[in-house]
Amino acid sequence: MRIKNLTSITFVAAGLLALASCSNNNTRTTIGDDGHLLWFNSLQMEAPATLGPTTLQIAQENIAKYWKSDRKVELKLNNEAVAELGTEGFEIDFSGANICASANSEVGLLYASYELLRLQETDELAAQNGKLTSVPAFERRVLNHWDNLDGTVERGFAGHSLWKWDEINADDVAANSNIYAEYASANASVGINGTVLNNVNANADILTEDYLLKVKALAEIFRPYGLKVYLSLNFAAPKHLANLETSDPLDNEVVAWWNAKVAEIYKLIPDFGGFLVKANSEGQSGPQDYGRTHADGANMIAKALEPFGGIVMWRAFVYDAQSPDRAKQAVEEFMPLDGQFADNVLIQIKNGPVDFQPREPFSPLFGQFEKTQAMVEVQITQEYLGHSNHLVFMHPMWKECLDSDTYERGEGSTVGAITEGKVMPYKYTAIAGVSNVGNDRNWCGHHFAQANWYAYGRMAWNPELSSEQIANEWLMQTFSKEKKFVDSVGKLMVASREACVKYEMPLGLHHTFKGPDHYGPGPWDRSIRPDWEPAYYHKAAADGLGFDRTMKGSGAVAQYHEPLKSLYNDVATCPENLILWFHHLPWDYKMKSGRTLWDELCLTFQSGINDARSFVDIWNSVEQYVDHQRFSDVKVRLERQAKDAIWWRDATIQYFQQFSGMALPDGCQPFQQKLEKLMKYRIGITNYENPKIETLPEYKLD
Ligand code: GCV
Repeated sequence: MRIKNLTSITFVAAGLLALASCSNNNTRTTIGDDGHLLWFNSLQMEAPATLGPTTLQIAQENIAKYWKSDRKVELKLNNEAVAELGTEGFEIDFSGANICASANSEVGLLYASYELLRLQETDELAAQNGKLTSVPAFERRVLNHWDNLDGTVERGFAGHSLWKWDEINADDVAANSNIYAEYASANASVGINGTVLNNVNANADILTEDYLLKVKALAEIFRPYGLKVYLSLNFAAPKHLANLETSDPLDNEVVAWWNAKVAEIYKLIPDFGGFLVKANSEGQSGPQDYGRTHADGANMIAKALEPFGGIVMWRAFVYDAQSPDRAKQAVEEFMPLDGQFADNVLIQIKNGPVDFQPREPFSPLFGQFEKTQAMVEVQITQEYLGHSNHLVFMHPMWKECLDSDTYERGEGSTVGAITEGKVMPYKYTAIAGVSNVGNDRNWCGHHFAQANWYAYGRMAWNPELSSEQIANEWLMQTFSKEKKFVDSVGKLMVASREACVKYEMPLGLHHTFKGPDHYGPGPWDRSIRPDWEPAYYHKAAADGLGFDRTMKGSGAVAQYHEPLKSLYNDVATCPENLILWFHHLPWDYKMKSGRTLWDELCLTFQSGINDARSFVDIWNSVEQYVDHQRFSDVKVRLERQAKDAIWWRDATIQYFQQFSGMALPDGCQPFQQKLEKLMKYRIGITNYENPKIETLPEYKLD
């Protein structure tokens, strides 16, 4: 509801601290601290009702209930739109006696209310004096759920799907669980404004009337929080759902079917965001099944959505088993189509050219498109970074991608600038993050995995924020404001991604995991496809290690603009943290440190082990600042992480040792387990269910 003629609504700070009890429907927490309160912990914020308050009322309530300062807060809808604030931005004026937050829309005021509470809870209020203006960098800040209709979550490590399709009451929306409103408020508090409810490996049934009515119910619960619903579609839906003979995007009946389906959706959900599409990738159907192009397919859907303002997020994650270098395929397949996509299509590109590895260079496709809108897809769920067992704060990895300079239009054409529409004008800008949320009580499996959900939202709103800032503000709201706690655990978080790279696959190594779970080392692993086998990527042999993507190898370096092409091509200038991504090097290659590649590799793994081990000590040193339940949950996982780090090293280095024939250098701990045993060991997560803590080959921490 939009309140017309509303100029100023004033609230006296209530200073209420709403303590949660455990039986009430509007309660977020249970006895002990189970982590359900997320970053609303310091506020002990009550869970919202499923349905009821308008956007403006939610903003008002945020202030009325949780604002603790004596200064009054005014929430003011601008009478006349202030152009630079757009539809979602806000301004907060701290210069007067009262604090005045203004915006062009109710959702802008909602975001302002969360900003005020964040400033309050992170002790930043006193530092504010002038005007704070905040406008999101990306227009569509979207979560991608890989949730299946049967309740499982692909690459989900926090239980089952939040969406209980069997239980969602489409007739009486208010009767639904208020977990959906909790989810929406958490997203709104960090600025996320869109959610794709179902897996990109899409079941066509999501587009049947029964499901759409339930999607409508969720959309109604989410709407007051500014959260729009999107769906992943199955390109073969016309065949599956309407028994058409084809799903050819140029077939008239198919076009008519999609037009009618889109109109049906908008009748139910007038603010439906649009579709996410995985086509002709990993067995999914797509326009190429009918001899058509990605552009033919995307544009057909886009045309149906266009009258309603919907968009298509068409994924560039394509590769086929025969390619000698999978990293090159997105550019090869999509560049010939540059300029052919409708202007409500965005090509959704994973941060790196392969698949969410702990470290990849940025995908060169970002720097190649001249006439096509691109958006970044990052993975919040830790498919390749220790699932929900490892504490890995992912923000440094995503920021590394956004800050990467593509040099497309000279210096400064970063991935961030391009996708924000600052390099070439974009009609739409967007960013996507693959969700790590499930129905675990603490939402994300690992308490610290919540920080990745939080960080994704904060980054999508403001990519300039540093990892330190996001980690520290999350810690203060979620755990404790004690300086010693925030300083030491904040540093741990910021270091954790690099630690993971070091103990899993340093120096540009990639995809040395055991499949299909992508958890644990398996450089020897075999599969039904060569490009799903680690050897395809590491190419360990007597002559050395690494994938030659130079001009003498696969030539992938040529997909980067100068100076990157030459920089990556020349082993002397290639950054060493990517050296085995771009080069195949002899085991005794001299690294910048003067050590051989072999010694450097072993010592880098060891350094990752040491980091992971130190995380346990850091956590133990802050025990007094953390409630017992979360302290022990995290401690158990940190110990597991440190043992996993040794497991990774033992397995990977002993496997490579068969080719290098070289000994562990000084400074490396001896192996704890023999390769033969590790090669037989399987963790056995086959259906992406929460792996939680499982037994490993016995590892000891010193
Ligand atoms: C949703 C990787 C993952 C798959 C995922 C795919 C994708 O291959 O392992 O689980 O499928 O990426 O992003 O489409």
